[in-house]
Formats: sequence, structure tokens, C-alpha cells
Amino acid sequence: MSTAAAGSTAAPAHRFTFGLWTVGNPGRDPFGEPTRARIDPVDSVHRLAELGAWGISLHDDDLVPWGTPAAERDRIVARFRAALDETGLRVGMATTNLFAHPAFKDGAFTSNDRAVRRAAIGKAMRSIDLGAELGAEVYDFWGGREGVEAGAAKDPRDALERYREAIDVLCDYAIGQGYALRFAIEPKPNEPRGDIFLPTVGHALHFITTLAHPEMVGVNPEVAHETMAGLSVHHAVGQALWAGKLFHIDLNAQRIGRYDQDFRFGAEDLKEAFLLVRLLERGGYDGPLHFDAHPYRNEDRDGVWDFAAGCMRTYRALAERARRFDALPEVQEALAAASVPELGHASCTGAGEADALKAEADELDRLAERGFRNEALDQLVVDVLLGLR
Ligand code: GLT
Ligand code: MN
Ligand code: MN
Repeated sequence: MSTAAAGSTAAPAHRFTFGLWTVGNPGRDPFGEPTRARIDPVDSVHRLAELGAWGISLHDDDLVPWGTPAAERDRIVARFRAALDETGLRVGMATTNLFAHPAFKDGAFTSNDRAVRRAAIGKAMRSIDLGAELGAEVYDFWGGREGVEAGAAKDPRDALERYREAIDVLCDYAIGQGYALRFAIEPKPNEPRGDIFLPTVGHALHFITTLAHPEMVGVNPEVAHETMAGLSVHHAVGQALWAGKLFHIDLNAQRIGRYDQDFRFGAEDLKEAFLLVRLLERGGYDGPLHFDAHPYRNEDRDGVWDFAAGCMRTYRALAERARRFDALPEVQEALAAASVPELGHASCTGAGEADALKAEADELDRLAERGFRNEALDQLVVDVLLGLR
């Protein structure tokens, strides 16, 4: 076993999950053919269980390739199910591939072609059946093709209305079937489309308020996607938690201003990863900790498992560093000096305060004098990350 895999101390209690398409990524990119052979999903189940993962996630087509005859489908699903039963691995999240088939080139739920929209909804229904059959907790919607290159080709108001209609129909379907599934919308700003509808967590949170079953639908923020939009992923996740809508999370790494890199969790911007893990650990999130990332294209099969072990190892190390940070007396002092706890207190005490508030506006000149000691606080984050404390 290679170094990183040997150092993994993950256990099912940590609730780590991986997409079949992540460890199974064959290394194809827009400029080159695959560099690795496809991994049998059953082998991925066994390897991930050995490494201490709790579960897997999948698209319909990851398990049952598009076009598979029904009898063969049942055989594939039964064999996969047997591997899950044997290892105890669970299905954290399931989703529909609504992006690979050429028919989705103009969109799936938002294709201008009504027949494509109906076929997309039908494919999602079949895939929801599969997810429910395998015991998935969360059903993800990543609208990779729901967008445009030619802006004049879709009125965004119509596209959003069709998107809303599709999610409403699918909520009704899942409820009607008695499935205990929650839906999670996964935003992304661009790639593969020039612009994608519901580009950020904030857009998705508002969209959810327009749905017929808003209580059933939350978000699945991805580190790379918020970063591509130039945003702070820990703020996006914070807003989702604040709204009670963090139903899932896609952990990976990304440098700002680049293509969708989907690197191993922690491979870039360790400070943001630290802040994210600290927030997840303190925020009461108890859903799957899902890694949606790809091994580097120049890895062979052993490197795939180094990648998987590395994702979990870094998450655990950052969680340990976050606990360490909060336990240090000097950090508690620095948080107090920055008035961090004070932000948790209400600004006003109730009605009838208008005169007092107006009078307190005179305090601004005096209030401008203080410092907030943020340099010292941020250096403590760096010290803890570097193991200096
Ligand atoms: C695709 C995308 C991911 C989504 C997956 C779900 S597939 O790889 O880049 O961010 O989570 O459809
Ligand atoms: Mn994702
Ligand atoms: Mn991504």
C-alpha cells in the first residue's frame, strides 16, 4: 500500500463518501483521451470500504451505462447491492446524468426543445427510483447543461420557470412514491456551459423559496464551484447552514480563475479549507462529507487510492486543527479582542429604540478609534495550520 493510503485513519463514523465517478475518473480531459482503465464500481465499493469510507454516491449512468437492456440492468444493480451489503458501505447521494447524452446539448430541464425537457424529467424519475432502491439519503441536481453560450437563445425567466417546474414535478413524484429522499441543488457558474443557471449557492437558495415543496429541497455547495465564481465557499456554506438548507456538500479544491479543477480536498487554499471544516464541525452538519474530486490525470490505479485516502486524511487533520484552534487560550483571547462573540448578540433590544439609536449615531467618531486585532487572530490561524501551536 502506498504512503498516503497507509496513513489514512478514516472510519465509517466520519461519514466520508466518494462519487463512483470520482475514484472512477479515467483521466479524460478536453484535450486528451483517458489515461486510466475504468474501475468496476464493485471494486470501488470494496476499496473505499477498506479505506474507511462510509458511503458512495452515483449517477444512474455510473452504475448502469446508458442503453443497457432491462434484464442486464437488474443484474448490475443486484451485484452492486451485494457489494454494499458485504462491505456495509451506504449510498449517501444519488443523482441523474443529465449532461453526457448529446440530446442534452441545449439543456435538460431547460432545453428549448420540450421533448428533451420531458425526456430529462423521465430520466430523472427512473434515476430517483434507482437512488431510492439503493437507500440514498439525498438526491442531487447539478444542472451542468442548464445554461447558454448564446445569451439571446434563452430568456432566463423562462428557463428558471422550466427549472422550477421540473423540480416541482420531481418532488411530487418522490413524495407520491413514498421515498424518504431530500433534494439538493448543486450550483455552478459555468463549465460546461458558457453560463449556467443557478450559478451560486445564493441564487439556489432564493430559487428554492419559489418551489412547491421548499422544505424538501436544500443545496449542495461545492468548494470548486463557489471558488470558480470568486466567492468564499465557507461563506456560502455558512449561509446555507443559517438557512437550514445544507443538505449535502461536495468537498474538493480549486484555484480561483481557472477551469473546473476538482482537485483532492485540501490541495489548494488550505486556509479556506480549514475555515470550511471548522464551520462544518461547529455548525451541526451531519450529512455525508462527500468528496467530489478527481485524481490527477497522470496517476495510475495506485494513485487513485492515494487520492481517496488523502481527501479523508486532510479533512480529519483540518478537523483536529480546528479543535486545537478553539481550545487554545490565546485564541479565545484573540476572538474576544476581535469582539467575535459580540456579533452573536442582537444589535437592538426591541421596539421604541429609535430615539436612542439616532442619538448613538453621534458616537461614530469615538467608535472609529478602536482596532479589531484581526492581524493577531489571522496569524493564529496560520500558526495552528503550520503546526506552530
Ligand atoms: C460532475 C460535476 C460535479 C457534480 C456531479 C453531479 S457530476 O462531475 O463536475 O460537480 O457534483 O452530477
Ligand atoms: Mn459536485
Ligand atoms: Mn466540480
